[in-house]
Order: sequence, then structure tokens, then C-alpha cells
Amino acid sequence: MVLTLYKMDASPPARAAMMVLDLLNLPAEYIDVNLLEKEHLSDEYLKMNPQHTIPVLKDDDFVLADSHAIAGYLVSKYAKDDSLYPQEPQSRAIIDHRLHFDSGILFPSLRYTVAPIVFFGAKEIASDNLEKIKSSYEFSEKFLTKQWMAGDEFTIADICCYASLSSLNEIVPVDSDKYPNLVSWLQRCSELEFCKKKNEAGAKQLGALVRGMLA
Ligand SMILES: N[C@@H](CCC(=O)N[C@@H](CS)C(=O)NCC(=O)O)C(=O)O
Repeated sequence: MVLTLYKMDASPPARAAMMVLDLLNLPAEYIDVNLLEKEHLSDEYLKMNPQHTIPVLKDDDFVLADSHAIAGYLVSKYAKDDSLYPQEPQSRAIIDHRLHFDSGILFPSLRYTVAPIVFFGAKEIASDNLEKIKSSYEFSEKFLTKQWMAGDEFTIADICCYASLSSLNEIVPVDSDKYPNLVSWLQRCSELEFCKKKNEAGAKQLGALVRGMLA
């Protein structure tokens, strides 16, 4: 098996895939795709991923886009057991819910906040985007009544949601009075070795880029 991941460190979904690879101790070649230079729109990249998003995983000839799909695939194929993404239907269903929550709510609240600033020179966060970020924090707070995003066990739901929420936190800091569960969970995740290695620098890089452009 030869694993290749197309990524950019500032990208939360790319970092989610990087964290899963690292947690599973899987050797991979990492290839940077510079979105600012439009490298994701090259003919070669579009052939691989017509949706032109990062991350993309190649496992020999098998090509897979979307961080959530990649996380599930890597665990199903390479993990020693299924604890990060259990087969048991109800546990898996809750994890799937949180993965869709990231895809549908968390990451879009970040993406549609960042894009006008980085690509179109907006000088403040639009109020409707601030509302979406607030909803992201409120929903997360309610899901985090136990230790982890999908209950008592750490799963790929934590990895994917953490990539988005740690990045949002760099841009609109999470208020510990309003969202104590979320702040504790962010802290718990930040102490995990693979989060330190594969998430911290990229989240800070994205935060600095956005704050720099707002200044
Ligand atoms: N649902 C996708 C979202 C991926 C995504 O939108 N990535 C952004 C970078 S953070 C991207 O590639 N944007 C370029 C584009 O959409 O053209 C995932 O989880 O992988």
C-alpha cells in the first residue's frame, strides 16, 4: 500500500485526514496543494477530484475525496479495531450524525466566514456569518454533555469536528462562560499528541491569515 494525501495545512478537513493518518501510525506522502495559487484547479487535480477540494487520499490506485469519507475509510481498512468508528449500528449512527454536523454546519460556518475575507478582501465578519458561528458553538455545547462528541468514547467524530472548531476558535474565540463543555473538550483534544502534531500549527496559521487580513 502507498498512501498519498493532497492537503494544505491551513485547511481544516485536510488536517482531519492528517490527524487520522497520524493516529493510526500510517506512513503517507503529503503533497501540498496551494489553493491561493489555484493548484486545485489544474487539469491533473480535476481529473483526480472534479469537486476540486482538499483533502484527497490516494491508496495505490484508489482515490477518495472528503475528510469524513477518508477518516471512515482509513479506520475501516487499517485500524487494529473499530473503536474509532464502531460497526455497532447505534454508535455508528451517532458518529455519522456528528460527521454530517461537521460537513453541514461547522465547516460551512468557517468556510463562508473565511472566503469573503481571504479571497474578496472583506474587512469584517458579516453578521449572518457570526450568527452561524454562534449556532455552531451552541449546538456543539449541547452535543458535548459527555466527554466526547459522540458520547463516552473518542472517535473520528472528534477528529473531524475538532479540525473545524479549533479553527473557528482562532477566529471567534469560544466564550468559556457560555460554552463550558465546548471549551473543556477543545482543551482535551488539544492535549492529544496527534492533534498537537497535525492540527495546531495549521489552525494557528489560518487564524493569523484571517486576523491579518481583517486588521
Ligand atoms: N466536505 C469536504 C470539504 C473540503 C473543502 O471544502 N476544502 C476546501 C479547503 S478548506 C477546498 O478545497 N476548497 C477549494 C474549493 O472548494 O475549490 C471535506 O470534508 O473534505
